[in-house]
Amino acid sequence: MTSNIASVRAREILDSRANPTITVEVALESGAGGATAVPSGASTGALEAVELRDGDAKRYRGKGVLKAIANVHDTIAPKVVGMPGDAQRKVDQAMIDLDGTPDKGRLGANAILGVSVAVARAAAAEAGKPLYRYLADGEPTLLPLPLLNILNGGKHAEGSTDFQEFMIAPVGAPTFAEGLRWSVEVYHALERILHEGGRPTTLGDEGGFAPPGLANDGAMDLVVQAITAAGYAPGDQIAIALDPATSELESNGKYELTREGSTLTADELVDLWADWCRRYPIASLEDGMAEEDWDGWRSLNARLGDRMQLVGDDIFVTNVERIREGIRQEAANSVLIKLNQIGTLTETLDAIAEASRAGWTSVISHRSGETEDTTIADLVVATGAGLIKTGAPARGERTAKYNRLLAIEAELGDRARYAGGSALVQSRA
Ligand code: 2PG
Ligand code: MG
Repeated sequence: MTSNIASVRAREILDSRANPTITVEVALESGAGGATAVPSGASTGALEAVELRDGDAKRYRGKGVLKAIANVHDTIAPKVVGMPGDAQRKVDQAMIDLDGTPDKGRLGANAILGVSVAVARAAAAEAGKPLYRYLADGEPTLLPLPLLNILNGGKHAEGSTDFQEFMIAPVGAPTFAEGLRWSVEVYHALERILHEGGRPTTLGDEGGFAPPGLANDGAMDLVVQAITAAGYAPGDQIAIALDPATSELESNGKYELTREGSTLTADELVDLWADWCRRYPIASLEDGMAEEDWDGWRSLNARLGDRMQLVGDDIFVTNVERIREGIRQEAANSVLIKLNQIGTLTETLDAIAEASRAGWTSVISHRSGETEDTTIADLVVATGAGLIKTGAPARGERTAKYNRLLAIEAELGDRARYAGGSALVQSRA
């Protein structure tokens, strides 16, 4: 029997973009406790659960989270204190009911998620288990294929590429630790190539390089060059994964590529992906089409879905209903999973389960605004999802997740298995 929740406390802390966010600490009657911190996106989907901000221009440019904190103390705590610490689904449902809106707009998904994860952490602590083991059904042993964002553009690096994320995936590595080492070597190779080419090596929000004035395919060429320069085979050893975040480029059904000075129809964008798929070793494409372009998604999936992983982020927003619709319409074959897009741990686990029942993969993801919190590292191992994206192997809020995965791999010892390329959709064909 897990003891009951004794107290819930929230505070304002900072995220990696110098914005405030919420941290929540939960204590159980046994004295066991758990804490978490909530991340924040920049290229947020229109249908994401609401991140409650104060809107008081005199504090943190309106971005304070004191209202969300007050909601934790005044509304959520009185309800959940006294509930069993391991009653995760009940605790989450109680918060959903208290909020009463479809998008968690009253209490704030940031307030609700903070409590949800802190409760799980406290219960794991009382059970004497690491979070990845507490959240798992059986004995979790699978370390994920990491998708590392080494070149940042879009909303994460103004002035860089139109497309948001150019990632590498060490598909051919024997272990997670080796895959991470390979990727770090590519990261440094890219740094050297940029430096030698007279380009600045400034970093974007997710720790990848953000060279100004690059064309999108110029960025792809640099990434391939870096993989080769580090001594790895593009495709077989290290593949490329993309998140162009096209919802940010779309207006009135057209896609605007400012760097290229071109405007594409949905069909032309699908052509571009098909062309890139021939020219480059791309294993995974996230948000290749915009969040409400269902026609575009269907034609992209019909064209490339048998060859590559097509991940929906803004279109599905970790929402079971939206994922179900995507499965029905055959709009994609994979879903991006972000805890704060939906706002509770239970609904996040349900989203992963829904995807997996349809044979889809789930990519567990960070946000561009992050903290040192490592919940997603434990979550990807607990669920056996086999895929994580958590930025470049640089900057503390990104390396915290990779370092946590290294620790889990070491703890599992001989039992640890590395997903590598087998986690990707096309390897299932
Ligand atoms: C994305 C994410 C994370 P943001 O689009 O997938 O990389 O960015 O957190 O800004 O939405
Ligand atoms: Mg995305």
